[in-house]
Amino acid sequence: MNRKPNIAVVGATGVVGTTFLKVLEERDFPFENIYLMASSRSAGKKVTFKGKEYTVEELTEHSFDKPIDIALFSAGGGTSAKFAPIAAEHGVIVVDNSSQWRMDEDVPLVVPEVNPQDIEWNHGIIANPNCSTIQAMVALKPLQDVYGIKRVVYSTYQAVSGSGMKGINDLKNGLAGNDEDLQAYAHPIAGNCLPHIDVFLPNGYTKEEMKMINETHKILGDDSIKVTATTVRVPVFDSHSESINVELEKPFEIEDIVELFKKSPGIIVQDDVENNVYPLARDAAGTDEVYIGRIRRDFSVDNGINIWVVADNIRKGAATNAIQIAEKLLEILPD
Ligand code: NAP
Ligand code: 3JN
Repeated sequence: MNRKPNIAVVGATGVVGTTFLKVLEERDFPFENIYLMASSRSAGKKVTFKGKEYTVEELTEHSFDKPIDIALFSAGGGTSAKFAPIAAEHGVIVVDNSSQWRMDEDVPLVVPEVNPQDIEWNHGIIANPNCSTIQAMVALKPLQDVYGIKRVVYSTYQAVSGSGMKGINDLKNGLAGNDEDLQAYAHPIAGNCLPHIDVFLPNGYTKEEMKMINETHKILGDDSIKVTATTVRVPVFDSHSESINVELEKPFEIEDIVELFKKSPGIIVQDDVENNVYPLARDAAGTDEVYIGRIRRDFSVDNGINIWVVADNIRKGAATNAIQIAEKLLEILPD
């Protein structure tokens, strides 16, 4: 696209929406007009973006009557279910952060470092994966390409910002000694690890765990990879950490895998245990890369490896990934 696009941010007042605006500004994303949309609760609110004041408008069936090229949605699954198809019918390309459309076979599910080619076959909606899946995909794709992947075991340590302001409030209140009036969790999060993210399903897994399993198959394009997951909320404000155990198809040397990660897009290797260097949530917060360390052989199986993977869940896990998709869209959209 040679002209500057008109863009909309739906859910502009939320934790992810606010980060959308920050990242759009940082990356100097080109636009002619930008429209900030939320529910009637925030309509009329003033938001400063790039030094200019904008008024938040209520999202309605008519919001996409005006010419908009790309809409970044982060207003929950129900809002995406209703409004993303309306936007798409008006010729808008929606990049959706909710789980609503991720497993729909007509909707590409994209991590730009992994499967950017899938952006091209969109039918008006492109889904952003779950935050825990995104950082895992950036790490697993190079391994899949070179060695093949047989089985993956995810164990996550997820920050409270993944639960929006309610999760952040539960941790802040808990650290201040108030474990009453919990807003996001079934138990106090301060001083605890909760093996419970999203709702429990009849198969005993949580929905977050099943999102990781199903999205891994779709993004890597291989349902034969065996995947299991345990997702855990921990008392950390920002950045998700993940222990990932992988059984590869082919034999490997650890040094080759370290070099492979070093040259792969979006990855920074932090692995110098003699000097206590490994990825940390606090260091990853506010950045857009995926950090990998503790790279070591799993001696209990043939061709097994363990890695520790950390990324900012609201940036690479949500806003930045969606904006990277939008940047790729600009390369292929006609004027
Ligand atoms: P949040 O802080 O609660 O913000 C929700 C946003 O959605 C607010 O701007 C809210 O507007 C807007 N909204 C709610 N209902 C709406 C409606 N009916 N019409 C228009 N706007 C509406 O939540 P968040 O943490 O930013 O997360 C938002 C969504 O992003 C989540 O529900 C999830 O689907 C997705 N998400 C994805 C990931 C990921 O893993 N990729 C991570 C976190 C979140 P008001 O100010 O008017 O209430
Ligand atoms: O809990 C986390 O760390 C990530 C949360 C993601 C999330 C939160 C509310 C609704 C999602 C998601 O992206 O999968 C959804 C959703 O289902 O849309």
